[in-house]
Amino acid sequence: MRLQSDSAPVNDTLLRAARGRVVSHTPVWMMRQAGRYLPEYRKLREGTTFFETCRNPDLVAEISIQPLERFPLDAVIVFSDILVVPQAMGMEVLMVKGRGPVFPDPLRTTEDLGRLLAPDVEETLGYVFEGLRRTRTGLNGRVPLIGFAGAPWTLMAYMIEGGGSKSFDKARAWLYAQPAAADRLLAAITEVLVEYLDHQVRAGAQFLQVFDSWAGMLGPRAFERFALPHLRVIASELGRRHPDIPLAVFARGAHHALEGLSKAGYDVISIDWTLDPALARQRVGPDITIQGNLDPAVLYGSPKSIREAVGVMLQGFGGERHIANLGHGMLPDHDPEHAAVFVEAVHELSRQA
Ligand code: 1CP
Repeated sequence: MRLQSDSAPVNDTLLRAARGRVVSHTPVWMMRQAGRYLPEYRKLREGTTFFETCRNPDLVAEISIQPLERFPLDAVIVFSDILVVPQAMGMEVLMVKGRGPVFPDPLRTTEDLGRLLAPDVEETLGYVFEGLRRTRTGLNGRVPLIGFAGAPWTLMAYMIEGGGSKSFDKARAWLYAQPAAADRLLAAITEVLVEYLDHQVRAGAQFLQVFDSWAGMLGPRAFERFALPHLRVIASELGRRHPDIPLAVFARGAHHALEGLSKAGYDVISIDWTLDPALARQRVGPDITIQGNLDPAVLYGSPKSIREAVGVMLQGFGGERHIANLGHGMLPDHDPEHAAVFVEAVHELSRQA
């Protein structure tokens, strides 16, 4: 059943920019815009664990919409986490305060692949879809709703490493010590992701982003061999099933991947702040929308310096096929007032240009 996805949102600037259509201003949203820097988020989270919150569709809708109540954003991203997919595949994941995600029993040997389930996505992740439906209803067409998932390599990295890491040595070791097992694991994750993203669209997501947050841990050859083929499968499957839904990919830190990604079937490539916008444009060509890429640390500066940095960023992108965002997520000690300055500066300065 298709829910609401036929009715165009009132503000479709994000979707238009993703498709390279003319827009009145540069659309803007922020990675991790729903989260700990907002006091109203912290208040709502009181007394519940992180994953309990993810499993409560009413809380999901409320948290997802919170940033829109404060800022004139051009999109809302559903509140969830990339690690709900390893959970659905049978792995335990805890969110530990001050430490981030922890897998008490990560994948250690190739035999551990036998522990993984091929989940019924509707049954195991139905709570995400219900959260999307309620968020879409709560939005009532104000702005488009973004669904997301972690990329196969990034999820594999957590499943083997057991949590965050500076270099993901154990996960990278698999790529060379047991490449066939790595291929099997990546293919199994990809299969789940295709169904998961497909169901997100059917539940109301109007734009999808794949987060390859640890792409930068891989060298160019390893990225091409282990990450890119699966990203291609995701884009081609979703593109075939939902040709009207723009697809974005964020391969953080993977400078070498830009050309490959620009031919992988995505409409939008999200870049971090270490890439120069004009050079990124040259490398991906004219037919891709680029998303990014203000250094989140800029938001610690004064309102005046934020506006200046936004001006430089907009100029670098040249006003064409650009979705403004940060180069990575909001941080827990960011001042919400400074996020407001960022969003308003993007709108104001791009309207003037
Ligand atoms: O208790 C809390 O509030 C924990 C903080 C938190 C939040 C708010 C985590 C733990 N996840 C989230 C929500 C979340 N995660 C969203 C939805 C909200 C939004 O964007 O507005 C999204 C899109 C994610 C995606 C996510 N989770 C990524 C990809 C994006 C990125 O930041 O690179 C990754 C890598 C994760 C894993 C994760 N979840 C949480 C943390 C602290 C981490 C990173 C840990 C690490 O560095 O390894």
